Amino acid sequence: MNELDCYLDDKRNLVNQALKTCLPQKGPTAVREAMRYSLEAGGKRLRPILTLAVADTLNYKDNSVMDVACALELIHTYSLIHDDLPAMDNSDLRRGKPTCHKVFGEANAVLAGDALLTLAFEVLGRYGLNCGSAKKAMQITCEMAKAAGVTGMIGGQVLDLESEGKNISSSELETMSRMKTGALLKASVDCGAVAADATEAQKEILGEYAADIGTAFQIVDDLLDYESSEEELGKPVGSDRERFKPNYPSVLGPEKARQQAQMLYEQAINKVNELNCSPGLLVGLAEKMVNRKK
Ligand code: GRG
Repeated sequence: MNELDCYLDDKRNLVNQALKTCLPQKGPTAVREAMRYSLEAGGKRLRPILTLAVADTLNYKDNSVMDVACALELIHTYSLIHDDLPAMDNSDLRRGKPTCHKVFGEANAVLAGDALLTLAFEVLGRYGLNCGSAKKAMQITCEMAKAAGVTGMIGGQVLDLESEGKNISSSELETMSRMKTGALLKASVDCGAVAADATEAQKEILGEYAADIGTAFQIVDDLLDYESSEEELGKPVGSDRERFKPNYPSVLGPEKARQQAQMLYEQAINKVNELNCSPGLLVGLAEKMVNRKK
């Protein structure tokens, strides 16, 4: 295993341990089981790892940043549970397992999603009590709420649902992707930067890096939906085509979509090379994100 893969494994294990401690010990079993089921279904933990990698890049050592990282994964998992519901993408498989509503029923899946979202903000409250800077914690809380909300992920999901059966332009597609997927990925980097006391110049560079890798990540996601297999991805493929949903390969063509992801990746690593600290980790993560197979 190379150095980056060891780093990713190590951080994934630490995030998994920390997430276990976030789960509530009290409350009705059905919803707690549904929360645990989805949270422990084997996600890549990309968003928390981005946060931790930014802190490591900036040489920030305080462990409290793990709470920020966990809050992002809690929000991400909630969004996947709700995205899979019959009222949205109506998907039976996620992370190689039956979706939350298939196992626990729709009502428990809705509530488990709501509970994970609420828990994220409880965890951020705890971060505020422990990190020693109420201002920093409030900044992170606002940033994350905005990324998950109507001008971010939820708004993007609305655009996504509305786009079904329509022809949309590449700029409309870019807006949708930036909101639906990019906003939370960018928040993972931006919140890591705030938590790690980045300078304004560092925040600017990291923000541009994050915007580019966020879009590249979505393009690759669309390409995988277009050309990969259910076995490899652990979720149904070709779902966009089946539902007449526009995506990068359908709007730009697969070849141009691939080139755009590559161009954004190169732009992101050029940007992060301007940081006044070693950017190897963030370069490696960007590379993993564009070359991923699931
Ligand atoms: C329901 C409010 C609400 C939002 C849903 C996240 C989302 C918005 C929809 C998911 C649809 C989708 C497949 C989007 C593409 C990008 C994406 C979020 C992929 C899944 O993220 P990964 O690959 O998943 O990081 P894992 O399972 O590894 O955590």
